[in-house]
Amino acid sequence: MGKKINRREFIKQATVTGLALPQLVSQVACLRKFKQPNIIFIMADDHACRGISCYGDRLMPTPNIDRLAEEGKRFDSFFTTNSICAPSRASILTGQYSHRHGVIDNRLEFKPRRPTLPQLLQQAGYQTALVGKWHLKSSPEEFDYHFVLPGQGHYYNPDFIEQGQKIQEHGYVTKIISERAIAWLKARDKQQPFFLCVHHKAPHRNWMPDIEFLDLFRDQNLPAPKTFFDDYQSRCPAAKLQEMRIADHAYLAYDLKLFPLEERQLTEHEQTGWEYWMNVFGRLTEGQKKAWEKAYRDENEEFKLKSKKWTEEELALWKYQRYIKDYLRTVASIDQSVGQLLEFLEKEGLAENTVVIYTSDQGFFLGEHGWFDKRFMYEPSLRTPLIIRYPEGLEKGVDRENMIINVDLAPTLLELAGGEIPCWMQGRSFKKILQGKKVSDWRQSFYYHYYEYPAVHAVRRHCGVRSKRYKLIHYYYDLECWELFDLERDPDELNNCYGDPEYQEIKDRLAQEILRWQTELGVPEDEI
Ligand SMILES: [Ca+2]
Repeated sequence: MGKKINRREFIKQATVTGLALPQLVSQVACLRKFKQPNIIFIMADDHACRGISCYGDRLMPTPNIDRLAEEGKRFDSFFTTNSICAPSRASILTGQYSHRHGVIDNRLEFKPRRPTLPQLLQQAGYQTALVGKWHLKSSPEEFDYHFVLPGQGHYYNPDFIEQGQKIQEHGYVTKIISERAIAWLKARDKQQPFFLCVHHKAPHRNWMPDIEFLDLFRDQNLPAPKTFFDDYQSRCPAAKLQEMRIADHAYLAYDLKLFPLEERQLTEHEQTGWEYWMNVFGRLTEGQKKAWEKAYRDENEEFKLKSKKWTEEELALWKYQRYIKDYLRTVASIDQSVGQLLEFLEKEGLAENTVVIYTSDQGFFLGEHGWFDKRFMYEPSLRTPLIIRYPEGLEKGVDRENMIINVDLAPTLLELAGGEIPCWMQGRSFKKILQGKKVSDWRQSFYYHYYEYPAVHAVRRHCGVRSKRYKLIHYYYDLECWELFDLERDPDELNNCYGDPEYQEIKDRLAQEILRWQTELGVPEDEI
């Protein structure tokens, strides 16, 4: 960037030039004169847009999620503000950025100082429930009812905590979550509107499919992204220094279901993965284990016979196939679950007055740049699915233009519910956008900040700003490096044009934009 100014100077300049900082949302909703809608908030964990067919990639069909999009609105420019589980979940509950709600990474406990979304909806007259993944370490007491997985939870025969009591269920996690969500709906107080969160564990690592989908994609070859063999040229060192390459960092047994392992494969890295694997596979019943052994046996035998002769590229592509297929197999269960919920709403006559939302806590790399996991501000991890169906008064279709971020969800749901949006929320309600109205002062850029380093996957700390066309990323802490991408010319983010004189003006403008957002959002200077 040209002349670098600090925050204090920036505020001074902004004041002198009369550059008004846009006001944070503070609206008082009108008195409730309408029938408050019910809200079902379905959130998957790590579900990338490319893993949903209506988002265009068609890696696999997701007919039920697609149906929701056809009957509602799909947002193509929905983003997370910190691409990692707990911080994003806390942002959704509070309408605040990570530094404000305090959960800047997955290691911290969520200790809200102010009422969160379910409590605010309770004040607006709602009964609230959370079924599925919580992942915020604390107990979700803010919901009237909770039935949650402890920590990350397990795919098979998982433990749950129901109203503070630990119980073990038999079966597959996505099915159990769906059944419990429907059971709560059946038993609810029918005089009150409801807010039900259905938070799936899938498709989170280690991607263990349900038995009925183990043979999906068998004998098929799924296409690898064209950036799969990225050499990270022109990018900051962070891209090379990460530890989330499918070829190098996915565990053979735990992630790639290559079991049993041979002695030669038990390196120190694989020993750790083997212990993880024994822990999750050990939960299966004998019958479930048999089904798994049958499903993977032939491919694993073939790997044992042939892989010693494979090139590095061939080996990496084998791993990619195993990874992407298991990931999508777990998505198949989620799609099935969405179908069951939609069917239940129709059967009960609830479809007409229930807002149904489908989203994820962030995006995910499905082999782009050779990676799994998320964290980076690159598009596959930053961009997140968001589909909203609200039969009454909502414009249907696709919104490609308006940049919506995860902190916008809480204020939007509150406004839809006729509640009051508190001034501490940093997001903004997009109800008008949902209704198809043009909002002329909607944001033209948004701020992103990732903190979890040093940590698993070794993704360096960074913050940045994305506009409709450009993205500027600043790596800091143990690196000092910038990346600028022109998303129109380079949608795959392979060409860092930070040093290109042609982009000098854009670079300076975006660097100012980072400062403006940091000031407006109150990002502490010692966190940058
Ligand atoms: Ca996640």
